[in-house]
Amino acid sequence: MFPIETELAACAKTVEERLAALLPDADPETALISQAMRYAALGGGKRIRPYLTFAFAKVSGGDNACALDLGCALEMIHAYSLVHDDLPAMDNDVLRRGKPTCHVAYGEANAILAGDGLLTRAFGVVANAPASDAIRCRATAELADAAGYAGMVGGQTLDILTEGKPVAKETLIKLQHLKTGALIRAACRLGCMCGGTFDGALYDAAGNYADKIGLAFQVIDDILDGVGDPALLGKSVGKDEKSGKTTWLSLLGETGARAYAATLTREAINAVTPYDQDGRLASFAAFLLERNK
Ligand code: GRG
Repeated sequence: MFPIETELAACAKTVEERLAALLPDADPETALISQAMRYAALGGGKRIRPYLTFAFAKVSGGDNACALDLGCALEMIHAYSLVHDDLPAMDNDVLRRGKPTCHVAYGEANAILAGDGLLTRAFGVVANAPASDAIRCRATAELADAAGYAGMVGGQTLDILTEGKPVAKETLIKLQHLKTGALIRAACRLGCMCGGTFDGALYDAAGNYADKIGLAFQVIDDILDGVGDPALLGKSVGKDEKSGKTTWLSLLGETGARAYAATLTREAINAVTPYDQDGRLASFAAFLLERNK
């Protein structure tokens, strides 16, 4: 069996070290914001997005240093989205990754600025990544689309607009495809790009795999919010039910939702089988399906 947990842990350590180097303390007068950025981006998280970039860079014959910096840019955007999502104006959460959320620790205005700082720093990292101009340019466009109004921001908008209203299955798929899936798809595609793959069968298979694991990831996220252990998750649970949100748990029940996630995982694995010689991508998809945090 592929040692997915060992490799994921090694990747998380490398990402942590590189993120710390890419997010130095700045001018002492504004150090409060660089500290808030480091607080949000360092010291936690599964680092699944950089892992996907690393895994697809391997498949496409790409360079590890390129994958690492593009993966760190993804983590900065992910961290920004969590900081802003936790704000009182959005989800109003006080716990994230087992510690007080950024606005609780640093105040609301500083948390907004820290999120803004992480988002912009991510694009600076891509611009300076150890890669060709073509890779850096395509990666910038991919990240902008994935993070922006046609991706994550659009998904968050739909989430807010549908709050407290019944949501059809198709709308839920669209919402989650944008909110969570777009960044996961970018992670896989950026890995392909590291090896100079910008289109073709592998690129399409990566997108397909990403879409399936992205949705399965969200189905499991919904289940964990309903029946997960807050101590393991490092965040509060039960928010979806309390706010009357339509989720995979409310639509399908736990058994149905788990079966749906398992089907999506099988489809994801099938999409990349021709490229997954050592079973890394299959093991990762299975790991996401079985996760409890
Ligand atoms: C504020 C523009 C803006 C967007 C926010 C991604 C997002 C949109 C909000 C996050 C809220 C949330 C809990 C979404 C569910 C899926 C998700 C992104 C979970 C957290 O990702 P993990 O499990 O977290 O990869 P770690 O902590 O492991 O990095």
